[in-house]
Amino acid sequence: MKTIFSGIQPSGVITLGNYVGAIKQFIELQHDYECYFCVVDQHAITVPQDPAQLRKNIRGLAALYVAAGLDRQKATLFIQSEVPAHAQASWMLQCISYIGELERMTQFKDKSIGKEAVSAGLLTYPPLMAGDILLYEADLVPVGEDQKQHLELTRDLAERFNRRYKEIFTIPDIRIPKVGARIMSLQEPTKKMSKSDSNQKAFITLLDTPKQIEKKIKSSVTDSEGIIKFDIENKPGVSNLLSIYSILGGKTIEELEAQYEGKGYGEFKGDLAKVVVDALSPIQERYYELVESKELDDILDEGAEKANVQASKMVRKMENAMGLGRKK
Ligand code: ATP
Ligand code: LTN
Repeated sequence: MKTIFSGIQPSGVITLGNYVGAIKQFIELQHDYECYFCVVDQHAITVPQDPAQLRKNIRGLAALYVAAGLDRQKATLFIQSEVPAHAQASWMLQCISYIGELERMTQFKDKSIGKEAVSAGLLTYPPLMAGDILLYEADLVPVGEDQKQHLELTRDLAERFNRRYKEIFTIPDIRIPKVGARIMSLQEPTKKMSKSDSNQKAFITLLDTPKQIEKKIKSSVTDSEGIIKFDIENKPGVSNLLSIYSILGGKTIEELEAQYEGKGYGEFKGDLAKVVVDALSPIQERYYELVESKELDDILDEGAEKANVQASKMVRKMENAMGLGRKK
């Protein structure tokens, strides 16, 4: 069985973009692959976080994974900082990374631009991510489009390590969903929907109430043409809404275009709001049962234990290959 690894940052309540571009896919893959899903809290602290809020977000994200359908029998769910091998692997991989290649990462540029103080961690974020993936000998990494560059760097680092020291790493492939790889902001549909957007109306979170969801969809930015057609170039707003509708409503874009021919944006948005509410309400119900439960702690304890076995084995291999410490 092939192995999958993926991670999401606990940097806020996850958005519909994270759900569609990440979690929903993960859940579908757990039947066919050995899966590791990680709450990457060490990635989150590359930008300032409030400690109490971070703790809450970590638990909340883990609960959402399970509420969305993660099956503990099939997939391993764990918190990154509970597996020390990630930080250890990250250091070794940082030492084979070049500052130039890290500075070229668009996420680094986007997140550091105009900031007075940028942490070194923001720059060395990609080798930490590479460690996450390589420790589990992952064959496949399902992520949204925005992570493509980081995945390419992960492959480069793995190949570099294998060449320079010893062939120990599996070279992972990226898996980007065909539809929904990039759910856009509801307010600026040329920008990706992001949970750290300062405009609350730009994103729908998985825990928004039906009223909030309806309000955000109704006030989403479209255009003045009044035609429901998929055309990213000229109609980014409508196209984004069509993508969301298609994925959550289980209809193709063509079916939706036909269904809404001659109809207005008001009706389309009203129906879409219902589709989103229907998709999220069972997840929310389960989330509130889980978030403070012992069941969630059990899942995370079990996950950390399993992840630790695999990850520490790989760290040992890395140290042996690089000649660190005494031979183990
Ligand atoms: P932040 O806004 O805090 O930078 P984020 O919302 O971009 O974070 P991440 O935790 O970095 O989310 O990403 C988790 C996963 O969700 C990744 O696989 C990423 O590719 C995917 N993802 C994030 N935003 C979107 C989006 N708008 N559309 C589709 N997938 C997305
Ligand atoms: N960088 C990713 C989150 C992330 C990740 C990973 C994704 C950290 N480690 C390993 C896949 C595999 C992001 O910001 N979306």
